[in-house]
Amino acid sequence: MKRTFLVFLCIPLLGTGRYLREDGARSILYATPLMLEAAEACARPEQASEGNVSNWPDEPPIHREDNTSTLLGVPTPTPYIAAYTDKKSYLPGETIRFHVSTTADTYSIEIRKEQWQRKVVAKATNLPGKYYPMPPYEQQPWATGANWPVSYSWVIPQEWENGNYLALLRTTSGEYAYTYHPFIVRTRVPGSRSKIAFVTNYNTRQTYNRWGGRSMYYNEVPWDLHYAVAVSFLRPFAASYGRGDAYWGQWEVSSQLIADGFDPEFITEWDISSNPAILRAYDVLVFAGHHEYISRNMYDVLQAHHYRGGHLAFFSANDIYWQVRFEDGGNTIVCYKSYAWKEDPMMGVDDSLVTTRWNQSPARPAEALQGICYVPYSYLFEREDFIVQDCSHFIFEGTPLQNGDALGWKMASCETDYIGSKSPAIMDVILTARRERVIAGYENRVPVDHIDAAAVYYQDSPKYGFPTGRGGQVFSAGTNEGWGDCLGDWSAGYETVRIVTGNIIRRMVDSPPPPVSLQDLAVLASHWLDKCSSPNWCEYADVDMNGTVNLADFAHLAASWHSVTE
Ligand SMILES: [Ca+2]
Repeated sequence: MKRTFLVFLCIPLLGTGRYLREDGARSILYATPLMLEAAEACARPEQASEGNVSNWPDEPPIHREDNTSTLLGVPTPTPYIAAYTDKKSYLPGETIRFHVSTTADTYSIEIRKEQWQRKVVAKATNLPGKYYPMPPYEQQPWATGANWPVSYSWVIPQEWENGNYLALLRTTSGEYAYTYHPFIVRTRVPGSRSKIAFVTNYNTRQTYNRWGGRSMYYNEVPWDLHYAVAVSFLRPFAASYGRGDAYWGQWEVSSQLIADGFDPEFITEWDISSNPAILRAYDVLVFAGHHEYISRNMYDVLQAHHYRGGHLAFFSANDIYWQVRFEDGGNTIVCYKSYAWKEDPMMGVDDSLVTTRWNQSPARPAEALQGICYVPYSYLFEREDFIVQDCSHFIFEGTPLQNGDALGWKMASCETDYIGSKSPAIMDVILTARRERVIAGYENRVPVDHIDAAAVYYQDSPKYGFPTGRGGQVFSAGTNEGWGDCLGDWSAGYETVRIVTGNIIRRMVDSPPPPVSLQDLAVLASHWLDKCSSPNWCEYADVDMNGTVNLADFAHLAASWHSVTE
């Protein structure tokens, strides 16, 4: 089987000297041999897969490398260009604002729609450049943002509805430099194009982002070892030429869904957290890559979606690991992580909002929803094959795969998940991997001799041990970007990954949640004007999760009623 990314090491970027990783810092803070946390990042393949055609002629090699200055006190490299936008997602007709700093006199912006056949859809040239410095350390730029003025803005065309976009900014005078910045455009009426929402991951990307001198894993301030406990979305992404970590593994999945004709609508974690009722518009939620940072109300919303018979497809791993809070209208993520018990102001105020690990929350362990959960140290093991356990399962329909075959090649990558203590008792274990080879040089950091990984499927139904379930399906791949890597590999043998992906989503699309019934209306009436809270939100009668069952919830229910009867 031909490989296009043979060199794919899953090596976290371990810092030396003053570049400390969190596990290092914690061992300093607590002097206890706590388990290693999830990896900050995994290396990328040296070159793109053959089928990933781009009509950007100077597509750079794909690898994770900070191209944007993040170092405090170090002169800005010349040439320099960095950028961010004012929001993560937009509606058609909204204005997008680019904040750009460059040492060049002029620069250009091109916008590409991200799918297998990438296409440039807009271009602005001869824009006047101006250099703005990174704010000084005292202003905490990692948490307060770059605070650069708007350099360029325009109204997003109406026909751009529903897309995953990437901006390329290039200097057009002096020495050549470039950077990217991602954004999405939502559908004006949620659910009107598709019942599938692709939940684009910005949270993990931003918590990894070192721009400004700190991230939630990284610190460049030698006299203060503290990691960031708040990070701003209003700053450039330092990694992967402005695309940010955790970009990979996502675009392959969304591209394949588009190629299969599913036309997924794109939303972000903030779109869900800020408007939980948006999920009434969708039957299937798709996650890919690495959704490590989740707000409490997002967990609640996912649970509510699952409860009403909606489906969840995680082509990802180490999801739902840290709890976060959004602040500043969604422009800031707060997560105290290891510092939470000492520093999080929600301690003793509302412990359910303390920003620590989800697996410390009795109400919301990841595996209770996903079926599996992160396995510590997994990112220090070499990639391994994901082996088929039940070839008669519907997800393998249309493939020649037999039990014992590998799906793709070395699909179990970097961080991987396995069945946990709170997992549903009955699940289909579809794929498993046994990872025994520690990445060279890390043997002394790994106290276990192997890691088990699994991909699972279950339904919220009697067959799977939930007598009153409404059929909500869950697929969890349990591998970081490995699923996307294989999905986007056009070598012989990899078509099975695309078939399996399509089978999973098609089964979910073909099984819409049960229609709104008189029973739902009776539950709504029984909780009328009640004060509700998580986890059950008045038996999910509080549809918009604002704490009260009232006319707004009735309106959502009535709209669902209308949509199933029209
Ligand atoms: Ca309500």
